[in-house]
Amino acid sequence: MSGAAARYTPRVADPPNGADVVADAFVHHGIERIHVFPGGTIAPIFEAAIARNVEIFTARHEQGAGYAALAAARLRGRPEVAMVTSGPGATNLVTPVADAYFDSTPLVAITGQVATSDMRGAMPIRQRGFQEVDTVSMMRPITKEQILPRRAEDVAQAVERAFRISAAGKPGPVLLDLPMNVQREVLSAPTSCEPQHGSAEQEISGAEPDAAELDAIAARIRSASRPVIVAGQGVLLARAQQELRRLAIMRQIPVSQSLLGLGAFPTAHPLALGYHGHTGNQYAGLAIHEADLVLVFGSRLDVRQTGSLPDRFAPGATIVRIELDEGELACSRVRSDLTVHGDVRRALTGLISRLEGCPQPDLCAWHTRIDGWRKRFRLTWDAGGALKPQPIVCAASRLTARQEVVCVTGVGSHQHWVARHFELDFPTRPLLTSGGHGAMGYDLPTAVGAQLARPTSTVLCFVGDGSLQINIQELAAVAEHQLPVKLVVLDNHRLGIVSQFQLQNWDDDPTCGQKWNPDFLAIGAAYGIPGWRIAHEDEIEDALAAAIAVDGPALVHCLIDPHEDVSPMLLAGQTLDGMWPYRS
Ligand SMILES: Cc1ncc(C[n+]2csc(CCOP(=O)(O)OP(=O)(O)O)c2C)c(N)n1
Ligand SMILES: [Mg+2]
Repeated sequence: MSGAAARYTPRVADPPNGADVVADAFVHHGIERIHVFPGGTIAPIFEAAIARNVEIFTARHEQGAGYAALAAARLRGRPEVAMVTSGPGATNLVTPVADAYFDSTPLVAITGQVATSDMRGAMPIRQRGFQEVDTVSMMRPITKEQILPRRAEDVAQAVERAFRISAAGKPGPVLLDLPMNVQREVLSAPTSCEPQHGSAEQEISGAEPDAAELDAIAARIRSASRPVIVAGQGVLLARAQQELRRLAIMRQIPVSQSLLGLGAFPTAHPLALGYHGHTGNQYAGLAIHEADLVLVFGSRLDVRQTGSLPDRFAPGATIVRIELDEGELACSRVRSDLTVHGDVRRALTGLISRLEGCPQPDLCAWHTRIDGWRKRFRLTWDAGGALKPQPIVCAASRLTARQEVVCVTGVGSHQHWVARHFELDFPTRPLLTSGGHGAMGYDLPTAVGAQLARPTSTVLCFVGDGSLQINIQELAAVAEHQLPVKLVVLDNHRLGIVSQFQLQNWDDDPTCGQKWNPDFLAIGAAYGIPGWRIAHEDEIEDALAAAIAVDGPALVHCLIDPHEDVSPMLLAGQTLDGMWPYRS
């Protein structure tokens, strides 16, 4: 993909240098493609990687490289590599690295660094080398570990550790900061960087759940008359979708999900409640509020899920937590009545074996109540008039119903319309969205990485007019590789969700309303990407179907109603049973 291999024969150093050791580790860890933006202090590794037939995907910005790597890592469930140069390259990589940290995405972030002799260290000066920045300190709060080998002979262990720590336990990014001289230094004796599978796999699968705690939870499930499951991303990270499905169906327990957990349980399943919280479904919120048992699997119950009054979350329920991260249990915002620290899949397997063969629960009354809420609080929109975003998302979901799809969003109102209306089911219809960091600009480069990682899937990228412009430069990567990404631009000429927040609080939306936008079709055309523009509901199907049918990238520019808000919404001071605007 670099094209470089055709122009020169890359050198395989003999004896090897530090860069060769890094490239060997790529091969050992099955890394077929690295996601990069180039620069001098990382150049030795390009050559070493090409020599080993590791493909190089070159983004147009370090955020592009970082997010493309994150997409591949989320889809494959294993660490991927983003690699950038020192100084500005490293500072530009901060956003996707933070995203990976907060959303538990395994990533090996490799940054070039100036030579050890040029590093500032403890000197009372701002900078010593050219493009020097203290990347280790900068990345410390947003990575699981930061590793800076100072000699070539330390590189093998360093890179091996980076892959291992990134995937172990609760996954996340690890920084590998590589000084230029260390990359070029020739090794006097060969060193080994064979993967140490045993220990890594042990850590990945997490702690063994406590049997007595599982007994207590199984007993509580047997006696529950109004149970609800809350499935978080921990279910996906533990690859426990099948166990979740089994338990929910066996006990007929309705399932709500967190935003990042969406797809852990098929959202079209009759037991699915979609998701709850800030922009979730009122009926999911009501089910949790009225439940007598809330089973939280792999979710940290952040403020967006519970609202600003955690004491009033699920007030009448026993709250059960199954959680790999001990810190989340120790520092929970919400009371937990029964907890299990351990791997979610193993815990669910333990619960299933304890409940199998037990008499079927009679939850008819509970299901009837929930069905009533479903009907009363079904998400609707005004038909006719200006084009609404919801029917666009529904149509895209319908048109791709029989395809493998990766659904990507930016951050804003459109993200929530997609989460509410697009049918999701991991791994055939996953959602890739920026949860904890909530970063605009996540969209296009993530779609690029998803399409590279899953060339046969339809990649639908729903993106707001604001979010698209944050990393719009990645259209060049789409065009260069003719990646068949389908961009659905939900253009309300508004930084919608912030504008809504401003209007609700201050009756005005300075800097967010009525934004001037470029002609997105013309932008697409400049990159050779065909496009359609729609402004009416009856144009939706044809435009989307045509874009999906195109053999290559396509863009659908949707001029949507600028006044459409995300509604209902859980606002500060509200509880899950009374989202705005239903309270009145
Ligand atoms: C990098 C970054 N900067 C600022 C924000 C704050 N923010 C959140 S959503 C949003 C508006 C998004 O606008 P758009 O992409 O058009 O989506 P819409 O809400 O209109 O659907 C802003 C400014 C953010 N989340 N990320
Ligand atoms: Mg917008």
